[in-house]
Amino acid sequence: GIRERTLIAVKPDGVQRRLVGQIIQRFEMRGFQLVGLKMLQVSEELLLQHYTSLCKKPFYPSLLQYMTSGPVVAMVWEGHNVVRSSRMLVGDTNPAEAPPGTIRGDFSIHISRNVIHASDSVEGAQKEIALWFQSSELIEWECCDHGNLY
Ligand code: YYY
Ligand code: MG
Repeated sequence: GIRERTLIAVKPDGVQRRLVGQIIQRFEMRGFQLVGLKMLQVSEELLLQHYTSLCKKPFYPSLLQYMTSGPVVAMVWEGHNVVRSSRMLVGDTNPAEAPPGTIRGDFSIHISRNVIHASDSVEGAQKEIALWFQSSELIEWECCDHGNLY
């Protein structure tokens, strides 16, 4: 439906490199609707819940260090097929596999500094949004040019 939502987070390297504006612009350009936005310092506990499936991986300690090294900008975007389309906008996990034109393909080189997070499934997105945002932080609103997109 057009109310599908996904969690997008500009990781600490993206914030440090002043990429927040350009990243937001790409989602706006596509027509997706912003329904939540905040800057936060990610805690070890949040990261563990967010990346539960990765906690036994050899790279987890360095992922933890990186993700807690500075502020993150977390967003919730809404729209038809937003989860799948966001993964396309973001590009492959490994920037070497991410085509030019994607966020990772344009702004990153190494998997350990890939600038942005995007949920990878609708169910995953629902869990991540509930983990990162209070429901009071998400705004339901009608965009006045809806009829041009749907
Ligand atoms: O969803 P996505 O971010 O594209 O990749 P995941 O497989 O969920 O891994 C999460 C995160 O972990 C990835 O963005 C970078 C980091 N990572 C890593 O540093 N080294 C790996 N070999 C795999 C993942
Ligand atoms: Mg993932």
